[in-house]
Amino acid sequence: DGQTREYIYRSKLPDIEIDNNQNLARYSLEKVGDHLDRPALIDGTTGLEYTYRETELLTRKIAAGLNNLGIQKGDVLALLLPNCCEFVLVFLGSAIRGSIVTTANPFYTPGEIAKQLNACRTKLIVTQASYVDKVRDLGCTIVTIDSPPEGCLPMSVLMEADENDCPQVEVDPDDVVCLPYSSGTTGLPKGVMLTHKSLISSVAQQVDGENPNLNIVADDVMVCLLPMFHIYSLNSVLLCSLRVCCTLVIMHKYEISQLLELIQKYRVTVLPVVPPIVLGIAKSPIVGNYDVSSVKVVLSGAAPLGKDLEDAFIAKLPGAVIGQGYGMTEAGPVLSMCLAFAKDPYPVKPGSCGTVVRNAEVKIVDPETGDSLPHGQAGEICIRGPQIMKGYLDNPEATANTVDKEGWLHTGDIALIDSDEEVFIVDRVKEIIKFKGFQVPPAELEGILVSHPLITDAAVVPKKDEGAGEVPVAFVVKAKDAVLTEDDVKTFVAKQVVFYKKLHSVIFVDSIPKSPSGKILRKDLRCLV
Ligand code: AYL
Repeated sequence: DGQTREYIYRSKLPDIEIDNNQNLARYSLEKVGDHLDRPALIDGTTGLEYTYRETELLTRKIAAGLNNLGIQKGDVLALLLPNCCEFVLVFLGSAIRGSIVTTANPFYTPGEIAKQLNACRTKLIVTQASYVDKVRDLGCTIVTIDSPPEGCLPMSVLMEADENDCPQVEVDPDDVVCLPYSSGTTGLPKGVMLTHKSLISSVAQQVDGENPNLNIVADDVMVCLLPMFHIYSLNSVLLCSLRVCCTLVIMHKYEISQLLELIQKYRVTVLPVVPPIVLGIAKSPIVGNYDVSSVKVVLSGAAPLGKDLEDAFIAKLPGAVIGQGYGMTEAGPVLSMCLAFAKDPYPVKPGSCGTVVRNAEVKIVDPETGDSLPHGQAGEICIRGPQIMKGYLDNPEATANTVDKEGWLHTGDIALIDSDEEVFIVDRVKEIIKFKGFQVPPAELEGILVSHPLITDAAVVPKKDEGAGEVPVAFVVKAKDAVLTEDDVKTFVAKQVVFYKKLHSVIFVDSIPKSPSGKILRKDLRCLV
């Protein structure tokens, strides 16, 4: 009858009941009653610890403190922090208050920060003294976790508030709780509205149920070396560890010998990483000097991990199982997770990004015809479920281009699913460049380039790189008779962006190839670098 069959893929694990109609903070700390004296958060540098009892109380104090500072339900506050205990406490305190946390990289330039914080009408910033000068002009209340510079408030206004001062806040499951920024499949960074329901669902899909996909338990010790301002760490590390009441050892910044020391000292069992860290450990000559035998699970995500690297890594940590998670900020973020991490594990293949999480549906869509494809055929991977974003902030058009009318989120990644239900990412059709797992949005760099008076047109594309995965490379059209060197262009961009968005090289050309509608033909450029 001309009707094509829909091929929809599901987890091998049965769906579970998810109580996603509650506050994210309540869900995350639901089980603390049985673990009150267990360390929840340990600062890896200072050794300072917060038990689950202290953590739970502090989140309520912070909710009250935010309320005292005039933060209302639905207001946005920004966390501009390196990894630290306060990040976790304020994130949850804000959820209790019913407000929204936007996260940004503290290494961002003032310009990058201003764009994001103004766009989402940030009221309050929690940061550290050394970053205050970047945000003074934004008209926000500023709280610092260390000694406050003039005009800023000390962290005690939050941590020492009376927990009874917070009004009872009813949250709707579709209220936004977290607003990370992502450029998605095209264009500039946009606010990704993640709700209480999305994040509860995503965490539950990973660690809840009789046979959790990611089997972590209260006795586990997880190390948090990935930046909490990125949704990978915020969700799969921070929220998942709180949900199961295990101990989170926090690193302010990643450094391999400190990581190895912490693994040995705290008997770390779960190690969430990105591929460049896997590479660093695989190549490191010092791993053998430490007892790393406690590590059971190594979760890699945010960028592709090849088989050779996996093998080289496991030679250094023979007691561990390594596998991947595949995520995208807009997807809540986890789409698929390695089933070797399940309580009753399944065999998995190297290079696989796992199997779609439970309580969700995936399909592989032929980009030409829009038809869904059977096992073994590659196409755009799309996901549907309670965990995906509500949409982009103030941008219904971009939302409609990403989440279709039937609720499918289109990722811009090309994947196939094999007959064992394992997902393999084989290509990317969206613009985004990934430097060590960090997003580098070409449109942002192109905007900066064409703002230069001697540049008339520009396009930025990824180039493969062993250490970083990909690096950004620019094609630049100079104005007539302009004198402009590669270094001039690189410096001009470098002053305006965080380190990982810096141009690796510049290629001068006469024109940028474009489609009749004016879209940059990135494919034609990618093969030139
Ligand atoms: P964003 N393999 C290949 N590419 C990947 C993978 C992977 N395992 N994971 C993410 N990507 C790429 O929004 C892919 O192109 O979120 C995807 O669309 O910064 C893009 O990165 C999304 O980049 C986890 C595990 C979260 C991973 C994540 C990734 C979040 C990255 C939670 O448990």
